[in-house]
Amino acid sequence: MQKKWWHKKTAYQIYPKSFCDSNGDGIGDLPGIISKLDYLKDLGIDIIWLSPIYCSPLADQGYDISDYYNIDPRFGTMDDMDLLIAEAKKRDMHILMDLVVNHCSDEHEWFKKACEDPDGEYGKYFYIEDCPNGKLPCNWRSYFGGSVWEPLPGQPGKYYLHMFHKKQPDLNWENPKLREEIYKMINWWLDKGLAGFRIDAIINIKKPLPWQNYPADRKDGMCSPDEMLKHAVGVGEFLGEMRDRTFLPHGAFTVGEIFNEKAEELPDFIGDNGYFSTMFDFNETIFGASAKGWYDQTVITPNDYRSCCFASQKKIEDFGMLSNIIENHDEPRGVSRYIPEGECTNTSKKLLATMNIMLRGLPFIYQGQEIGMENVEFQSIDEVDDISTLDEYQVALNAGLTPDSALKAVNRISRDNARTPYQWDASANAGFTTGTPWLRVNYNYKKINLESQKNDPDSVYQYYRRLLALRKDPAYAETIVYGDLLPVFENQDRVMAYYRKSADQTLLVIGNYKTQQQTLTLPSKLKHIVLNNLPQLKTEGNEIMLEGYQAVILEMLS
Ligand code: TEU
Ligand code: CA
Repeated sequence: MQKKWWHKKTAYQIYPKSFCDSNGDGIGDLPGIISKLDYLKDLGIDIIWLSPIYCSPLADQGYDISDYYNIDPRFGTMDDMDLLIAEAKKRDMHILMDLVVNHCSDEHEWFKKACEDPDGEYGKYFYIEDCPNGKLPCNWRSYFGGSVWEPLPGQPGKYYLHMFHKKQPDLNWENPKLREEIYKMINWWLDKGLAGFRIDAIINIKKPLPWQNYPADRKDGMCSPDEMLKHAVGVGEFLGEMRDRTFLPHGAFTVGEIFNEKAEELPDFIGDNGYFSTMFDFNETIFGASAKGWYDQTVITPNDYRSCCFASQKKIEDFGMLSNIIENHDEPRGVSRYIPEGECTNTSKKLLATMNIMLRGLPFIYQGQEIGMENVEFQSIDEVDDISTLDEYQVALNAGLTPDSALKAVNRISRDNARTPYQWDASANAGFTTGTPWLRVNYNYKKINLESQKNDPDSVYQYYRRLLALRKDPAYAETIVYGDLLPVFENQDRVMAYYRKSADQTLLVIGNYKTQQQTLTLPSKLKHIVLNNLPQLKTEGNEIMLEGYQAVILEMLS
């Protein structure tokens, strides 16, 4: 594996709408982000990914772009964006934007023109089909529910395809003209000084053509998007072309949002000269997903979590590096998902942080993760904004759940868990805005906020700082970044442990996912304790006695 500049870095995802509001309109914005750059630098962050801030009707919170070349006025101006890039550079930080090119907004010029003249130039930017007597070309279900086919406005008998919401028409990547438009836009942004992109839903750009039905997995007679993807062959041709025409000449860093890739294709995706620099590890996040819907998901246990992490590492160890996450804007909060119910404390949050950040790969911290933000207990479906949650709520009701249990079930997975405003302090609206926030603040903000943790050496926040500092500490960096990962104690229930080994150093990372003490016999001699989420570690000869949810990083005599 070739060494790359980003290997030693730490990344952070900002969800701009919910990060920091500078002008009191209840919506986070670019000046707000700029005002927090020093905070992020001090936390140990080098790379910042911004979820979309382009012009958008915000039907899917910016993942529906109506103008790729402008900033949505609610987020700021192009001057703000240029300033952000410049201010980041001053601090030796790098900005990534979100590249959403599987689809655009139905309010994009291209789509408006396609509606006016479906057989003209812009009609070919989309998938538009004649459907005599309303017979749809295929039985695919969209990610957000219902058919992928929607009547084309103003054109009776014609339908267009959308893998996500109907306000997100899919772009037709089979059309070379469309691809040229996309490459031009990517290069325009890279020329501005962006470091690169997080690339949205990119696996979906290849459709299996001609349209055909696949086996239905629900009573609605439709097949899932996952099923459709199984039949799509040849996405690599588009991805390789995009890389060669845009990322490669700019030396851009890219992280792909990739689900459902075919295992044998992984080296093409993130090996040396892959389509992308790296991709997210979603092995844990998709654990327990059910074809029936969110309400039917299996809860992930510590043992499941451990095997998911190790399996992902195994798959890529020979050729690449994954980007490791415990959460993002599409997922519930990691601490609420991966720590068993009733056991979420500062200690267990630090354990989860240790287990995740010490994996081999690039850590992506999601805003608020560093202060241990938790899921929200939405009291009513009216408090929820996310289209996907609203759809899944309906799916749960249709399956016969009562409104109360549907809300509970859906709350566990809701994307809005991660989208509530950042909890800066204990003042009104958690210091996020002086106005009314677009989405309610988590009920727990007086208890969990940055201000109360900043000067507390025992806080989750200060622990994250110490943990992230290790990646840059010359005494450990080489091992943490490049060392092999080898699982240990895999037969122990609720213990997650692994070596990180380089030629001249052995680190042992151990977490006790139990509320009770756990004694373990160390495989070799302890040199010293690098990090500990509790004040002490009990040892006796070769044995260590870990307290409930204790996590330690040990340097061993190798
Ligand atoms: O997500 C793509 C995606 O496939 C999953 O996130 C998932 O299907 C969805 O979250 C289920 O609720 C990306 C973005 O991260 C997401 O926010 C957008 O909604 C989506 O693409 C469409 O652009
Ligand atoms: Ca604002």
